[in-house]
Amino acid sequence: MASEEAKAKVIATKAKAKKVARPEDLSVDPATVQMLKRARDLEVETIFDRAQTMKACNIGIQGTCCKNCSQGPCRLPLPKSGIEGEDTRKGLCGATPETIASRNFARMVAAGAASHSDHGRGVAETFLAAARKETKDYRIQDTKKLLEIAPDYGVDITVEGEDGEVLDRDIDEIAVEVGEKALAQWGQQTGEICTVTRAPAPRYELWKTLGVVPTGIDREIVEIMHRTHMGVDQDYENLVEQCTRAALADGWGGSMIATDLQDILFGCPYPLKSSANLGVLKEDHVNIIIHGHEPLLSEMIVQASELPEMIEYAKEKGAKGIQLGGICCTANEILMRHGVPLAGNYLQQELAIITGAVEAMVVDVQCIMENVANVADCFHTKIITTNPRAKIASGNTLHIEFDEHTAFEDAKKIVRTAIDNFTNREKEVVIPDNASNLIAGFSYEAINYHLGGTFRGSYTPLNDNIINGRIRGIAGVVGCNNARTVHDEGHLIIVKELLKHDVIVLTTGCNAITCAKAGLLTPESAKVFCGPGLAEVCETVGIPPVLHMGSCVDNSRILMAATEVVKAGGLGNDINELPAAGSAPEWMSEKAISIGQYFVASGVYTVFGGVALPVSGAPVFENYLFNELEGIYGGMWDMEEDPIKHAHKMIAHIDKKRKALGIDKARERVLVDMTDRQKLEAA
Ligand code: NFS
Ligand code: SF4
Repeated sequence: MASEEAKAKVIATKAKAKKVARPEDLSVDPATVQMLKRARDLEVETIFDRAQTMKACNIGIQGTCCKNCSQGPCRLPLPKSGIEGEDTRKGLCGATPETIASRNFARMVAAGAASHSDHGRGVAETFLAAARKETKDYRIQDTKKLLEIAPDYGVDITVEGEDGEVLDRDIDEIAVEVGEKALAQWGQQTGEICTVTRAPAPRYELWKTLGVVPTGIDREIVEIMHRTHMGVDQDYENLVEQCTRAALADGWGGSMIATDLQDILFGCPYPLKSSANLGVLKEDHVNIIIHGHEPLLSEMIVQASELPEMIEYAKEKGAKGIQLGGICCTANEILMRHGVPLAGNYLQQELAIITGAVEAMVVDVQCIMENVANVADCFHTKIITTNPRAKIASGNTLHIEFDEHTAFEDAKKIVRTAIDNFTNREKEVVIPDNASNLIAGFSYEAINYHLGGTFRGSYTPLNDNIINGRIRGIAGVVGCNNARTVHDEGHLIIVKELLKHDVIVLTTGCNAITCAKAGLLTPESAKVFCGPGLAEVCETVGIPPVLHMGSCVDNSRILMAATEVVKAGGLGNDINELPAAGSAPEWMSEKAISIGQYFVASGVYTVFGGVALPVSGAPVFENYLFNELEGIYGGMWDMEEDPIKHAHKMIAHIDKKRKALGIDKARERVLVDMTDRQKLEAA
């Protein structure tokens, strides 16, 4: 027994010795650093520790490990000396590095598109149930948006009266038909996904010419799985074409439909105030973290937690009230529509529990680390899974299934379970006092009204400021955290560098949460971080220089904003002509690859950062993604780990586009004017 104990001690000491990295070196976010220190004091292991002790596989990183049949895994790492002469590497079946890497890449697109789109399908089903009045918990709220989008789904909003006059059609009828049309996009076997035609006309025509307009959402994803089976598609260019179909079915299909229908069910976001970081939790409240992605669940939890009977129940248990906080994209969804504060981004999910203040972490799907269950076991926190697709076998998790027909009752049960747990707190509560103010809720409709005035929305003022050079260009900065990089560091360096060079930033996902925590989502941050041109525009219009547009499915809002900019005129006829670029500074999930592919296919130069794209082991395929795609789509992939260089690659692309549009000189004039004015002001 004694020797067992001694052995355990040695193992523990060894584990400790391995924890070389200081918390300060793992994140630039003070709340995260504080909680990491606490985790170490309490000997609670987190992803940050495992990222130190487990190295990534060198062949997988290169994208050249194939395990698509049991004759493998066939591993084709690049030789240390590089390739001299002909590349003779082959898998058992003869698959080249290009075939293997492109198949792996395609499967990431499939998984990413499937995740976004399965979320969208759930929304469409609930929407239809609401439209048919089969559920009392959800209803059609934003009828204005319903009428706006119905024609895109081929649904008439007027009918002809008996005397040939044009009459408004019954709104319930419209809703049912939109719901049916929307849901049909998943299983459609012929034709085109209807929302794809929202793209600028030349873009849509290009897709038609290339034969990449997606037919049905499920179909394109299934086809990737088929083509990447052993011995099917062995031509990387042909595979990338299918990646485009599936990715477009995501960005301009599943994700876009999700955003549309969520807005109609829960309200289209408009700017509102809130705050961000672990400091939003309250020691004397029942704290509930909502983590995951689908607003179907979180919307109900928000409503349930606001019920007087629930607040009363919390008080009976000795709490002052109920505090909700969001993590990952669920956080963005309920922030955008209700102002519920952001507790943190992806890499902070374990750390929220380590505050000791979380009664329940309610999760649905995607980006939920299995380890939250183990961390929760060291505290009183209950992990509550809610989706039949996503259960956790480890730890003491609770499953309370969430059904759209009994949604509100389910939500009440979840909130009550959290309240009941308030009196079970075991460890001292330590909540970091970091919470930054923010303004979020910039749907593309909101940007329209904000810029164009209340009476008539328009993107023209934005275009004017791009044309006259005050704004150099537009960047969409999105995506995850990655435990292999310093948490939040890449995000912030890149965004600040862009702002400094007068590039306005549209953000979603975990980047949006990072920016929020750093105070970049406030109008006041403009004069601190922006170049003179962008600062002036933000101050005049009263907007933050970084516009929070929502969750990752809401990247469809970025596509729509880009389309609106094209339509407003003066900046070319298609998205690839805009002075714009995309970035995912700390990408991690397969969803990011699907997003990257639909950005690229939409004409956007898209740079990934943090860890490499798994394509470097197949240089010919890599070159196809990074260079040749530009000749096809006008957009292409790139990879740059150094955040400053990363930002400057985007800026260089923006300048290239300004030059092509003939507006490069205007910017020089504005900047000369501004220096003169600043000199005058200083004098
Ligand atoms: Ni997007 Fe949202 Fe965050 Fe990455 Fe995960 S939360 S859908 S995948 S980690 S940004
Ligand atoms: Fe190896 Fe070909 Fe099988 Fe892949 S499909 S594991 S390369 S034999």
